[in-house]
Amino acid sequence: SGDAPWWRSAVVYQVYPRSFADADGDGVGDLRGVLQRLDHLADLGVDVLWLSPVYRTPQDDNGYDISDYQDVDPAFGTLADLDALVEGLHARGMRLLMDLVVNHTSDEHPWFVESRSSPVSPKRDWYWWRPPREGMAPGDPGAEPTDWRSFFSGSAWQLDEASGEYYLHLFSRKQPDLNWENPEVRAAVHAMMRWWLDRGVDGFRMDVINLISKDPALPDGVPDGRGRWSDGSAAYVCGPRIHEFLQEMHREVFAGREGAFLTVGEMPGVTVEEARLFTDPARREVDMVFQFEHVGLDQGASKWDVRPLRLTDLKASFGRWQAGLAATGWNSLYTSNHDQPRVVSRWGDDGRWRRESATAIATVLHLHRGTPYVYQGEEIAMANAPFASVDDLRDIESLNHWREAVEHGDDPERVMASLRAMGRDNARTPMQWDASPQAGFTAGEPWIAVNPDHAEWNVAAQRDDPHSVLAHYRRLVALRHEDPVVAHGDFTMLLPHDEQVYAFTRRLGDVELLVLGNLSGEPAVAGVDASWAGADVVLGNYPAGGGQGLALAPWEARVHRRT
Ligand code: TEU
Repeated sequence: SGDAPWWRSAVVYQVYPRSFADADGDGVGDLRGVLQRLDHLADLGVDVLWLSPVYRTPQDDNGYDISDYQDVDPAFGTLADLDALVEGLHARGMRLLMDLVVNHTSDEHPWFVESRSSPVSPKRDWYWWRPPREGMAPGDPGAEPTDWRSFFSGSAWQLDEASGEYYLHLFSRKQPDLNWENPEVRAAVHAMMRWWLDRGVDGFRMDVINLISKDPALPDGVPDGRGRWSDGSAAYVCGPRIHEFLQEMHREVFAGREGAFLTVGEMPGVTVEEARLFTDPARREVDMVFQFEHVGLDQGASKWDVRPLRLTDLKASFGRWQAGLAATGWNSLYTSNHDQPRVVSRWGDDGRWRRESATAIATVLHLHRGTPYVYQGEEIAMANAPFASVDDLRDIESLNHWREAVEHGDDPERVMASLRAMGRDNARTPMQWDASPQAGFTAGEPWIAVNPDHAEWNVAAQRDDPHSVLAHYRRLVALRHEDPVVAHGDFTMLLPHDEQVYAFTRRLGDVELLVLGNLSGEPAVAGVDASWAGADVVLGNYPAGGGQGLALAPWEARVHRRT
């Protein structure tokens, strides 16, 4: 483990700045708010801060629609504030990952404004422009160049009246896709990335980076029974030139900076086989990826078709990814981020067993082989919010879905139920710092309501409680830093068919860990080798000790260690 890259034993903390801490009282989180809370991250012991976008933006998708990559949006602060954050993190021995959103820009980015200005603009080919389908007129039903659905409902093409041509937007119509076939686009992105690295940032989380290469033939998608639009993903998920583009980016941006940076590619739809190629160090593409297999296990035809999670499915999925990247490549480990509902509500029990289930899920995740990511609020078991109606929602993905589904005649209450379960706003209610009226997030009116349960579930109430969720996360981070087997040990899944108990071993040299998690509200017995009974417990989530031997109390997690 001596020559292993530093990020194999690191823990990353994600801040969604809009909802983390608001220093200037306008109800929207900002960089000075993050600066004021750095001691919380240092207390937790995390190594890296991944900062969701703070660049200049019209806020159509809360900053994932960028109109100037090299400036900070006034809502979040200034470039000087960002420099201060880099300095504050480095002073604490921590690093900063910026969020790189280059599959698309905002439609208000000067590049797109120029591209849209005329069919013969020098930047026309910086985006995907196409005439109406053969023999059809602009605006005719079905005239869109392909029948693809946008991730945010409706067609993935928007008609530009002035030119009578359509532009591609896999996400919102204010997020036009850049044309990565164009070397000028790639060079401009590389230059911007170098500019940030020269400014002292330590790497990037790369937003939907596996969507940047499209099949230039732009073929129609696959009808998926969800209405007028089709699934076009075969033409743009891990497209024909994706590895070429990432290897070129590595050469143009990171060469000469070996060992000093971290890259994680967010890759919806990526398979284990592809991830092995993306994360093989010899290929110099990315260090790790965010894959989406596990966060799709409780979803049917779409994320709004909510199903219960089966533990055996989760074990099969994580087991496949552990085995697939064991010899070559590296896993990221996450359950939570700004796009996913709160895991204690989704896969745990945010009622009677809220503390136990949050800490059990965290223990199982963090003891896997890979780099763990903690999303703001996950460390205090923040839960989904009790959204009364669509009026409480803010997320463009949810608002577009509501409109499309209700117009399609779906029962509004059923639509609201799936939004409450899977909507991204669940992860975007303000960080709960204390029990004060706005949870210590803002002195003003928050842009989205604070969860009423902040009175009980907040950082202040947990900081000095050795049995709190926060204290447990502190111990998980410390264990990864102190015991090499956690970061570098191999992984063996156990009990693949057990629907209650998650169990696996980790081994490095003569040190072996057994990780047990009873991910149910009933007592359980771990059907593992009896020789483990009585082995040292190095971490548990029942302060007074839970089950004896190999018995486990409801939502009990334990880490046993022997040599
Ligand atoms: O997310 C990409 C993505 O795949 C998500 O939109 C996901 O499919 C969906 O939210 C799951 O419900 C990235 C960012 O993380 C997200 O916040 C942005 O909205 C999106 O890209 C566009 O930039």
